[in-house]
Amino acid sequence: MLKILPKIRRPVRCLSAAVAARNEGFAKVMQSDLLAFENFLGKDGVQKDDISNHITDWTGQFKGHGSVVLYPKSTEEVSAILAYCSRNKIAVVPQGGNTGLVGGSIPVHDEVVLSMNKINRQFSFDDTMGILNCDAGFILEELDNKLAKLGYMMPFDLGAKGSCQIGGNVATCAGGIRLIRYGSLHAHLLGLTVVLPDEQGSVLHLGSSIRKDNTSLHTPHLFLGSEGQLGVIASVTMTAVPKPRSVQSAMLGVESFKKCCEVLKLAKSSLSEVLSSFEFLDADIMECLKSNLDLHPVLSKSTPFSILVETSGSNEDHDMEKMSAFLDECLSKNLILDGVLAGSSADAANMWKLRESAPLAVTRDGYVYKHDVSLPLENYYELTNVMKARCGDLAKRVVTYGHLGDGNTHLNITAGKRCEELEELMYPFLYEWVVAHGGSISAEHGIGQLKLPYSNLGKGSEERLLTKKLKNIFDPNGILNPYKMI
Ligand code: FAD
Ligand code: 2HG
Ligand code: ZN
Repeated sequence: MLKILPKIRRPVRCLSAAVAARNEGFAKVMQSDLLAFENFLGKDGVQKDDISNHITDWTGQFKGHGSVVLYPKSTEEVSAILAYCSRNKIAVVPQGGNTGLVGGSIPVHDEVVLSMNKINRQFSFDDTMGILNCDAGFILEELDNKLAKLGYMMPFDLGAKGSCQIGGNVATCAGGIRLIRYGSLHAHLLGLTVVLPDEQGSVLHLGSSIRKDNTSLHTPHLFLGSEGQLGVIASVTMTAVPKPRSVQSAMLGVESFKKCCEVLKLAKSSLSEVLSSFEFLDADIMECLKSNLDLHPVLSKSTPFSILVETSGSNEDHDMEKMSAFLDECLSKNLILDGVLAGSSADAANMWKLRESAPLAVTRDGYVYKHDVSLPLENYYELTNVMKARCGDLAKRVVTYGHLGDGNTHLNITAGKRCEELEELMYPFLYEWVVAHGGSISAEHGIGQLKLPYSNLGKGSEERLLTKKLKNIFDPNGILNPYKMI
């Protein structure tokens, strides 16, 4: 185990360093401001008590100090709030379902929380072109349920679907478990209504509601992954995809990471157009699921790695034939040790429960250090091995799950409680290692507060300067979601 010399510490950029000092240029919320908010929204649109759910993040590890949550019911009300806050230099945090994992959706100091929970009335869908237009506060699962009745589904899916909102999904450019098939949200976004945090609370209708439109810059795309920095997304226009009539799911047990990559290669070539998910879990997360949630593997043999592979298509016989041939080839080529094909939707749900419960299992394990990074596949699991060796006994568990088909690993390192020595071993080492190996320090969750100290490892200085210039254009008084990302 590495010996730690507490007296000779490198300059540390750990979690605590990410909390910036309050910007004294921002006004504190006064009684007169609360009255103004009540004037715009009515008394039931302004909440001052019991707001802990809105100032604490999903992991419970980020807690802010805001004292008021606002619930506008329309774009006009969002506009009135942002105009007022901009004129009075009151900082504001846009909040969707508050399922973000980088501390981006909660206040850091005393920012006002602008919740989109009540902006969820307008919904329309063109079931010939597959184009959806809806308010930003709709929960992803609600949209999926509405679309299912019309023969469609959302082109992305994530474990937080029961709480996250489409506005938050756009603001984070959410990835999830279907990206291998349908591409990122960039492939689907057509238009947005956004409200700017300027002194007019300007309402902009960006993009189109048609599929092809190259008449200008693709301005809605600036808001994809903008993490509530540029404006508040009030409504979204995007494409949905036909709901598959046949879904086949299988869990495979694999002996080595190299073989996992060979299975992926084979899945891409033999399942090709019907391949819709290729998810990864190692033995350590399986153990963590068992200990913390009493969830047991679906495979009878315990194997170092498990893969959840799914196909989505329109013809059950055809898809089943493809999946069976794929599984036979995996076995005949000795790529897998074990495999089980779901015989019912309940079987498939059990497989997905393991994968989708992984974030909860690590949260229950103690203090969790989350890492959502992209890497070339040859380095994907090497990162886990490097961190296991580096953290030694200071870590309780080093577990990995993720979207292997997209090169996105979720390396979670747990400890009994927050541990500064462990943080010093991990950071900035881990993110520098990722960059040195051709990866990205944030694959899908964004920068928020969590990765702010390392944001210079994300994009180069010219690109970051351009981002700052854009921020100044959209948010001239800098009131929107301060102390984060930009
Ligand atoms: P919030 O958490 O409320 O906000 C996230 C950011 O967006 C904040 O910066 C906030 O200020 C901003 N924002 C929110 N709404 C708006 C708006 N209307 N206008 C402007 N800015 C806004 N993420 C993935 O990418 N892939 C996954 O597979 C995935 N799985 C998850 C599984 C679990 C169990 C959990 C808890 C989280 C998961 N996430 C995943 C992370 C999270 O769910 C996504 O980032 C999601 O898109 C956030 O949506 P939200 O509505 O909860 O946004
Ligand atoms: C997932 O894919 C989410 O399950 C969460 O992106 C990842 O818990 C995490 O680290
Ligand atoms: Zn993920």
